[in-house]
Amino acid sequence: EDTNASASPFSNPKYVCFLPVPRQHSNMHITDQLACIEDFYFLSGDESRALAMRRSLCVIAALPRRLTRIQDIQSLHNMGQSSRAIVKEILDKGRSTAATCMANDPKYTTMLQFRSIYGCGQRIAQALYERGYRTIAEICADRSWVADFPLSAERLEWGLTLHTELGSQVPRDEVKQLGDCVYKYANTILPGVMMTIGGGYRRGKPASKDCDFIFTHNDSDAIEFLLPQLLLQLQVAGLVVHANTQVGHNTPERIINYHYPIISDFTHRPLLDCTDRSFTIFKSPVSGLHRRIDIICVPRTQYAYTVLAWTGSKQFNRSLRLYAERELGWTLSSHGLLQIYSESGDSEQQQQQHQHHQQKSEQLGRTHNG
Ligand code: TTP
Ligand code: MN
Ligand code: MN
Ligand code: MN
Repeated sequence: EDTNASASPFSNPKYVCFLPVPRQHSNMHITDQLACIEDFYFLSGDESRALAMRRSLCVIAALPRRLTRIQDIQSLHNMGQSSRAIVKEILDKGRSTAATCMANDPKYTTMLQFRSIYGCGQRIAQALYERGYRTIAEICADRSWVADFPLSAERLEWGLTLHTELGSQVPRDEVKQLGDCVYKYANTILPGVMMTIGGGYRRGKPASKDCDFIFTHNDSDAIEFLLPQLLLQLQVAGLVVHANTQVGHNTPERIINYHYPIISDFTHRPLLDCTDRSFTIFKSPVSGLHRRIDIICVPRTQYAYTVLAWTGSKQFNRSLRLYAERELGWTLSSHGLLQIYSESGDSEQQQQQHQHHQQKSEQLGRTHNG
C-alpha cells in the first residue's frame, strides 16, 4: 500500500493510537518545539494545523532512539510536509525559527497567561485579548468583561480568585488520597459503588492538573441518582466549593445510550459523550489547597468505555475513534461501541464499505480471540 514504507527504519502505523508515546524519550528537544507550535496554532483558532502538529509530535515521541537523519522519517504516516520541514530545521540548527517566533509572539504569550485561568479556554482568551486586556491584573481590576460571558463569568471569577492554587499540579499521592475521600462519601450514599481514577493519573503522570474520578454501580437505576446526592454531601461537608454539573436529559437518545451500550441496528447517531459529570473545585483536606476534581457517574454497562475515554490522552482517544470509524465502521464514544447503519437503502459504495468493515472486524475478532 505504501511503497516508501520500507525506506524508514521505524515502525509506521497509520494511526497514532498504535504508537507508544512515552512522556520522556530521546527527542524531547524536537517535541518541545512541536508542542509550542501546536499550542500557538490552537490558540490562534487553527485547529487543523494544531492537530497535524500533535500527530507529528506523537510520531517523534515514539521513536526508539535519537533522530539524526531526516530521511529516517521521510515516509512515516502523520509526518506532513510542514512538520518534516520543522524537524529538518531542528536537526540542522537545533532550533525551529517558527517555534522561536511563536514562543516570543506577544499575542500568544498574553493568551497563554489568560488560558492559565480556570474557566478560560481559547475562545474567552481570544475575546479578552480583543477587548484590550494584556495582563491578568487588568482582568481582575476591570470586570466589564463579565457582561460578555454571562455563562462563564462565575467560573472565571473562581479561576481568578484561585489562580495560583488551581495552577499548581496535584501530586499522585494526593490524587489517590482525594479519590479515597470522595469514594467514602459515595459508598455511604450508595453502598457497593466502584470507582476508577482516570485521566493523567491512570496514564502514570507524576502530577496532574486535576483529578478524574469515574463511578459506577451494578444497579443501573441507582447510579443515575448518585451524582446530585454526592455533590450535595460534599458541599455540605465544605469540600466542594463550586460545581459545574451536566446531567443528561431523558431524551430517547439518552435512554437508549444509558441501557444499551452496544447497538448494532441503530439508524441514527445517538448522542455522544453526554455522560453525567461534574467539574468541581474541591478544598483538599490533604494539602489545604483548592483542587479541580471531575466526578463522572455511569451505568455499569458503559463503565469500561467511560474509563477508556476519561483516561485519555485526548489525542489517543481521537485517533482510536478515527481508527474505529474508518477501518471498522464502528463509532466509539464514552458510552460504548456503536455500529450505525444508514436508514435509506445502501448504495453500492456503502455496501462495499460495509463488507470491508465486516472483514476488518472479523480479522480483529480472530486476532483478539487467538
Ligand atoms: P483532562 O483531565 O482534561 O486531562 P488529563 O487527565 O489527560 O491531564 P491531567 O492529568 O493534567 O489532568 O481529561 C482527561 C480525559 O478525559 C481526556 O482524555 C479527555 C476526557 N474528557 C472527556 O471525555 N470529556 C470531557 O468533557 C473532558 C473535559 C475530558
Ligand atoms: Mn485530568
Ligand atoms: Mn479532567
Ligand atoms: Mn448519554
